[in-house]
Amino acid sequence: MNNLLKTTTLTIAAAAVSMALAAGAQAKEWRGWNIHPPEYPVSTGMEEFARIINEKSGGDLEAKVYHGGVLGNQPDAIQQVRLGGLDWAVFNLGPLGEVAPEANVVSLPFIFKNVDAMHKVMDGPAGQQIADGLIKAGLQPLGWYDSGARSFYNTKHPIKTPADLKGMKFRVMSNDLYVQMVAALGGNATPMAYGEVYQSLKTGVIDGAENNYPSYDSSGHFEAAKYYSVTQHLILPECLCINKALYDSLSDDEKKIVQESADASVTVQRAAWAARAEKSKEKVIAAGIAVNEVADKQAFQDAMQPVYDNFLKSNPDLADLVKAIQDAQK
Ligand code: BDP
Repeated sequence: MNNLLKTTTLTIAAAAVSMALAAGAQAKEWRGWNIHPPEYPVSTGMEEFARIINEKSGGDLEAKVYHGGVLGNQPDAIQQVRLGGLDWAVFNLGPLGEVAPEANVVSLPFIFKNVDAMHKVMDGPAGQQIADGLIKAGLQPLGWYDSGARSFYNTKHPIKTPADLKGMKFRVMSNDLYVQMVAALGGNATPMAYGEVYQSLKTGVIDGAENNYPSYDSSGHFEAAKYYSVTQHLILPECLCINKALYDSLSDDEKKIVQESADASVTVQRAAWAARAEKSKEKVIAAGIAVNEVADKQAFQDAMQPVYDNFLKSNPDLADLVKAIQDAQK
């Protein structure tokens, strides 16, 4: 979509929301998109958000979660929440990088040293700059959820060095940076919807994918790809966000309720995440998965230089943000 068309569409969507509100449709249910099954930590956080909003507003605000990706795949849902076809969601910052360049900096492999460093950065000025980028794209961020660290898994053999990816085809999320990341490691990557990965692993359309333990577990991918190698190449926060026009249409009191509900849900989600990450790891190991730690992570990090170079060449205005994130972890 060109920029003019995008702006026009967003303006029309905003007008539609205002008209609906003027018509007294305040208590209209906010439809929330979620890709995960109901018992997943993201789902727990979203349910909590919906519950508190309803409680605090005395039923005037009503948010509902649609779990399991029934409202469509993630790239489509992102467009829907931007345009107001859906009201809110939890999106991974990976696919969000496609609509907000600022959000893409967290998809530079190994940019965060660990999850604590990611929290520190996201709660500081860099996180604010990323939030501003999402706002420009029509999404109002309300909080950052956890999704741990992503590692490679495959059907063939353990990955210990980048050379072990050679000749294998990996599914990645919808973001060109991940195609470049896998290519820089010597493998092939193909972007694919999350819901298609299980079948594609089973039928050999792909040899592997990459994700955190809870998703490797809940998606059943561990049943199809038995080698999990702890590369931890991406630590991606997730965004609890709401359509910006809808957010802007709220009164100050309502905005306060929405933000307080989001804050409370972040605390619940992060705790649920920590517990589930441990549980899923134990579960897949008990199921006979060959988990290998990667002794020489530096070799993987060194291979990422062309990905960084290419990114900074195409986004020179984001060089300061990348540097600020790196410096904040020193
Ligand atoms: C999970 C994320 C989810 C992504 C999925 C994927 O929570 O948002 O859709 O990975 O790999 O960890 O597509």
